[in-house]
Amino acid sequence: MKLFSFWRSLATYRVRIALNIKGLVPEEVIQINLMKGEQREAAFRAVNPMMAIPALIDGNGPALFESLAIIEYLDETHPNPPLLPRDPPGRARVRGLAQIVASDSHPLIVPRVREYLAHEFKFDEPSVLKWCRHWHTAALTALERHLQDKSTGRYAHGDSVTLADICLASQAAGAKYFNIDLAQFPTFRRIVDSLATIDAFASAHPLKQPGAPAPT
Ligand SMILES: N[C@@H](CCC(=O)N[C@@H](CS)C(=O)NCC(=O)O)C(=O)O
Repeated sequence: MKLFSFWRSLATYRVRIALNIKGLVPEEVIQINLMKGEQREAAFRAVNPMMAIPALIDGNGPALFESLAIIEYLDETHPNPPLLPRDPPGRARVRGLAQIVASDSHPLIVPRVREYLAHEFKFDEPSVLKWCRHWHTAALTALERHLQDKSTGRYAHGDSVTLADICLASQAAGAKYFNIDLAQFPTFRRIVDSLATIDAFASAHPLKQPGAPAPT
């Protein structure tokens, strides 16, 4: 397997966690430096025309793209331990929680959106940060509400780690990037604190990847 990755990428963090949970180690990790705009270079555009990471090539390909699709592919090809519950309502809830993160919140704060706000609409840095904090907090608020449901257990859905937890962990890392205090989201915080103690999550964390800044 070949993983296209960058330390800071929250979507790639999600895939790294899934790979770890499944006990899979890519033979090659190709760094796409988002801060240098390498995602827009022709070589990577040929891998993912959306110019975004992660992408994963398993064997002879094709290149897989979109973190949730990649994680479901890994879950289908390596079913144990499962990342989705067996019952359809449970599966829908887990996918819904995951999509709040990966489809409703994260796309609003990615580099291409931040750069467009800055270059096209002349947002200054504090305004871009305000934008990111707003959308990130909106998702945290919705997640906290959902997580107060009785289907929540030790983790987001029951007592086993699911796709929803993988997405919660990436939302928590994003909250750190934007200095959002998780005290307002106690259930979310309880779960992500617990996930952080699991090696598959801890070792996939952005700050543990090559190229990440040293802890201060
Ligand atoms: N919905 C996609 C998001 C992919 C995405 O936007 N990745 C970011 C890094 S987390 C990226 O590569 N951004 C490049 C850019 O915005 O220019 C997924 O979940 O895989």
